[in-house]
Amino acid sequence: MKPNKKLDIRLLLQDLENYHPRRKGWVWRDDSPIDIGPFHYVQASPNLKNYVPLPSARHLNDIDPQPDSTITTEIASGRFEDDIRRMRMAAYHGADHIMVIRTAGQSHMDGLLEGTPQGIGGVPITRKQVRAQRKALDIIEDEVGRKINYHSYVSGVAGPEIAVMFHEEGVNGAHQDPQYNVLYRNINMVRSFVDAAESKKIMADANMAQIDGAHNANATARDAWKVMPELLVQHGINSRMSERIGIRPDLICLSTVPPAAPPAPDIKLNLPYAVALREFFSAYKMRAQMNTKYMDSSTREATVTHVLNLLISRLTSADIQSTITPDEGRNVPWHVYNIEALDTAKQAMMGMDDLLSMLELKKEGYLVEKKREIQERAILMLEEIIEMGSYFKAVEEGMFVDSGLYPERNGDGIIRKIDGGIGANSIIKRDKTYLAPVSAHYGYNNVGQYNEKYINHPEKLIGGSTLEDPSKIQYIDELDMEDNVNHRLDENEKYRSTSMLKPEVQWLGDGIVTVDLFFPTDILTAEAAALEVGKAMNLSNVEVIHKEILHPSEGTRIQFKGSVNVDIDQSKLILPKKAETLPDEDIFDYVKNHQLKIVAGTGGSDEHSVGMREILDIKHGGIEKYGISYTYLGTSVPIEKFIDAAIETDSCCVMISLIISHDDVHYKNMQKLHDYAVEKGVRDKLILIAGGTQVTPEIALKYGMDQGFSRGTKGKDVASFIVKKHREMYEN
Ligand code: Z98
Repeated sequence: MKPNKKLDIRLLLQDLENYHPRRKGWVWRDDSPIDIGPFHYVQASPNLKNYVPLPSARHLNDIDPQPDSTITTEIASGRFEDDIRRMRMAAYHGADHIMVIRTAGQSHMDGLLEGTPQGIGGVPITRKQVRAQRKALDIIEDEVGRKINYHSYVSGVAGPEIAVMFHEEGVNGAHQDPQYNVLYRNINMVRSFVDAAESKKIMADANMAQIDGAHNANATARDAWKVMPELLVQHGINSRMSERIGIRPDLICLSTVPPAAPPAPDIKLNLPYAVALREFFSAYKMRAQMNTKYMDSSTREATVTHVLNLLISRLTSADIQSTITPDEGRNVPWHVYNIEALDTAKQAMMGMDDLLSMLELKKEGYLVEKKREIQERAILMLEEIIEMGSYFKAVEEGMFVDSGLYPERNGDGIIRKIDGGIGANSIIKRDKTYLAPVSAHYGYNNVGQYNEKYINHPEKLIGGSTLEDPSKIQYIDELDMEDNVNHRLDENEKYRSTSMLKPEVQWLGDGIVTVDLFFPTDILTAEAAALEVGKAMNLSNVEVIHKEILHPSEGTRIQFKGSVNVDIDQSKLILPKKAETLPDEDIFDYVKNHQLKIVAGTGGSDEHSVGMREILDIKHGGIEKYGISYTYLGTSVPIEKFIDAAIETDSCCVMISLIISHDDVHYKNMQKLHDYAVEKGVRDKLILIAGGTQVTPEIALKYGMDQGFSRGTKGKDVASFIVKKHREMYEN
């Protein structure tokens, strides 16, 4: 793939039935100090081959340092074909862990679906989607030069089937935690743990990374910070079970969520918790998530919460850094915010590079005492569970997600019964003669009855299962002849194969735009007024997605979305030609070796000198910065004087500023400058440049100049042009 070519979704879907992943298993980033541009980074990983740097990196030759942690983004538009484009954008911004979160609760699936129906309220996970997305990520990996981990969920009563499918299709990581099913999806607890054993065994075989579900207590609890002890208990139960079943400790990831969010005293609550957790679970990896419970629809607020969480990641450790977006709070899956959140993580992590070489966490006082208190409460809770007889008993007693800070109990925990919930009483003891000729299978399997040799490799009885022999996978392309990707692609084909363009928020060609405005009134009035503005702008489906009081009566900020029904024909757009500027180093070198001098001033009877001064002076990056020396002739300079002064000072260039344009005086003065240079016999030795709000490059060239510069010009643009032109005149 070339960066200037779009991914062709139809091509990607071709021959999908024969595509198999080229690798399996999770890959961590290389973690190595690195010199990039003028800086040395310590907690870093290698540069990407193709990338989009942070906006301000343009002042630093577009360097794009990458942190040592894996960076996650959750992609959730509901159309997998659109998500593929989003994955590519995310990878360019530094994501190497792509989680496909489904808006249709995946845990409610009670079987494995094939095909790609869009469904209601989101997409279920299907083999076709997984395969297409893994195939796309294989291409994107090569493009950015870094391995990308693809991730989804192994949950619900179809968990083991989904785990097998993920293994077959090269999914690299998954959430797997039986406690999640029990507490939040009311799946029978015995069933859930039996399924988890099978699922974890399969995940271990594929070397998939596992993320647990303790953090959901955080999002559910009445006061999130009160479940801190319980979070440690939940992490303990799932990670220990996983390790016993065979998942490598370095692939067991604790989903750590700081249990509070602003305006709570963030670091005071969250740092002791993070330290307590990491001390207890040092053998495992940490996946630092954000607290979404208190997240609202403000993008600014979500970003600050994210940065405070990133500080904790740098002060403790994070192997996987999550990038939750305000979309969670506003229910508009706008990919722009995924990208912003990725940039936030990258910027903050590299900004806080090597923080702990300069400061250290205190070994006494509040931090340590609080940490110890959290750990003690967790141990007490675990002891009580053991005393009760089992985890199942503890759940029956409502021990989890209680709003009291353990050992305080408020009696409002989630209660599930051992014989209740989905899939209750569905566990059957395996028969003595039970045999499953498959690999990565948990528990009793009477292989020996057929062949003693294959006790450790039951799959060999049939010459390999689908995990060893992908040709045995039954691939079903589509379930629904109407509701599928081919139809969706047909519907918006014109935005792929013609020059038509339409704005997009959720899906290609949806025409959705977001509008940000302010009304000098109260919130209720502002919201109603915004809907009217939407209508007046000819938008349909107008919906307010964010409102913020700036003052109860003086003003309200509103953001709304709506769809615009207009196709823009790209082929009819007239694009401004922008000259490429030279790298700073080139300009510096050239000017140093050639001692460039220029004369400058405002011409004729023009007194507007501010624009010209900005281009000249060093303060805002004017040409002086590069060592070009100038003679400033002042304002209202007679045209002849520019040329005479250039000859006198042995300058190579004249810069004339012409703001006044009535009676086309600016055209006339440009022509006059050119003609006088010809008359004095120096035109071929002088670079003539005109600047001004009404001076376009086309006009300047037409009236005898070498170049014209208009609004928005920076010193670098002019310096770059002078160097290029000088090189052309004197060195070719
Ligand atoms: C995250 N977006 O963790 P449905 N299993 C576990 C989970 O945490 C989840 C699921 C399964 C957040 C939280 N978590 C979302 C342990 C979901 C799948 O809704 O049942 O499909 O959830 O990044």
